[in-house]
Amino acid sequence: MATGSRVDSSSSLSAMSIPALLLAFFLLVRSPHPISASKSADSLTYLWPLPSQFTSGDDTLSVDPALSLSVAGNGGSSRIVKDGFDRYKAIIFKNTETFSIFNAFRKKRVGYDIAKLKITVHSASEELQLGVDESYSLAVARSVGQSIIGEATIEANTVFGALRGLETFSQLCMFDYGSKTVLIHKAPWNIQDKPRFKYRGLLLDTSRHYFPVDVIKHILESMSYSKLNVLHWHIIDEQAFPLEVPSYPKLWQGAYSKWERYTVEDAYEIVNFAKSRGINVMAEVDVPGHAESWGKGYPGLWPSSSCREPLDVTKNFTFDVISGILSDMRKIFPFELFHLGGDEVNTDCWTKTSHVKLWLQQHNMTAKDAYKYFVLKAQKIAISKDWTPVNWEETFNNFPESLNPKTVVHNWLGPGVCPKAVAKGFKCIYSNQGVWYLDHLDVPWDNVYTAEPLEGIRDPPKQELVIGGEVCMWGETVDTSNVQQTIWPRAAAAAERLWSTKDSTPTRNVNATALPRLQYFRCLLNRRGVQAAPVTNFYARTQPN
Ligand code: CP6
Repeated sequence: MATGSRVDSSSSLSAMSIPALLLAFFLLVRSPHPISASKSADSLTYLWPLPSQFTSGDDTLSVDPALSLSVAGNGGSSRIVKDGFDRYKAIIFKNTETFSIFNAFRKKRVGYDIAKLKITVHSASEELQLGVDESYSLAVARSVGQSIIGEATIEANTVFGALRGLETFSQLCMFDYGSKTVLIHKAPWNIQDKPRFKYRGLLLDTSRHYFPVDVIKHILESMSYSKLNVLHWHIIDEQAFPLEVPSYPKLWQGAYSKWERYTVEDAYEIVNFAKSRGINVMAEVDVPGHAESWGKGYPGLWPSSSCREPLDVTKNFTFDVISGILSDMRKIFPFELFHLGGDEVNTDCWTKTSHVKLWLQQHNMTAKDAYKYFVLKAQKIAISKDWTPVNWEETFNNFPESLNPKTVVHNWLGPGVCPKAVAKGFKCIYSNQGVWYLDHLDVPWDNVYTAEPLEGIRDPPKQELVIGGEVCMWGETVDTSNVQQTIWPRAAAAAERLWSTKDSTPTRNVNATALPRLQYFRCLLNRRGVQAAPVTNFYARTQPN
């Protein structure tokens, strides 16, 4: 389908008879769509990420700025659906002039093809967990011989599927600057969509730079535009401890300032905001190697004043504090995954600190044994609080046989670890730093796009263990002023890899199949107020083939 040609509306009027002119005029007034010059048939589909199955036609439909919502099904009356509809309605009709005389005149005189969006949600459950059903179907069609001319429907099992369908619907709606109306081209649409991977993450690091709550919300909002569904909140690291922990109230003395902190209320607000966009928040407490800031409030967590990292493995107090942090966080973060870090642990100063050295001797441990002891103890604490632990890949690389079998291994050092982790039965998240570390400004969009989370894994049951992937926006080089333009558009390239089927988004010839679509999506982000950078840039010049 999608190959039909339309009559060019600029065809010569002078050759027409008077009745024909009147007819043409009538048609123009009757419905706004003939006003838009039809473009030459474009075989690309400007939806991002590309739906897994769809058909389109060659009709153009207008959408009523007074678009109404009708809901059905057990979950149809959910606030998440209603609020989602209102948000997307504001986005879709952002440019329609509500007070234009021209519009008021035309609104009375003509109908719009689509005046109602019907959303059916089968389940009333608003439980958002890994693997929640995000599938939906979306149909937009002109129906013949009725006073309401056309119909748009979304059907989903969950409210979160309905949100994904609303996003796709909003992308079908294109503002036409000529007629000042919103049009849906290439109708009728029939879309059946679902994600390829259940975990589609973005890491945000609030330790190297602080991000105000509103900025985090804006990032969450923009994530929903490309159907990303996990915010990996790397809250704390060696530079700063910005989160309030009621059990250990001095911990956030490690924040940059009183003003650069998150209260428990702030964290709740972020989690709730994320949920209303179908996004889970996975918190991280990166121990023992990335935790120097903890000692600002509690110096006893440092082995010594000259050895502030890794945390003191010898003291019960260290694990009491971890347990306190996790208990407080458990009330805030309902997501089943919790990230315990465990990366880049340099144990040199443990062996140089006399009481730690003595403790190692008494326990007959090497420093590496103590690293393992620390990680496993932290895992036990997280598991006791009903969390599934996630750890950076060094933990797997160093002691794969000792990790809790439920551990999700988080790749970053290169492409190789997920094949090894799934071979041993672990779940895995793909974040190969060579392609999916957004702080690497020199990685061009197409390297992000062609990355493959299942690389090196042939066996389908093993492929199932790769729950998805994540792009990482480490905070050393970004703050409020440049974070959105560093995340976008490359995070969107990964988002399509994680959502769309491999067959429909091939990694060959991406300059023809993906580049124009990504450029379009990048402009869509700009129109929606997201400062996404140009797709190609001078650091990472892409040469068209
Ligand atoms: N912080 C933490 C970091 C990094 C990691 N963990 C990191 C390492 C290398 C690069 C980028 C980021 N800044 N806690 C590694 C997982 Cl290139």
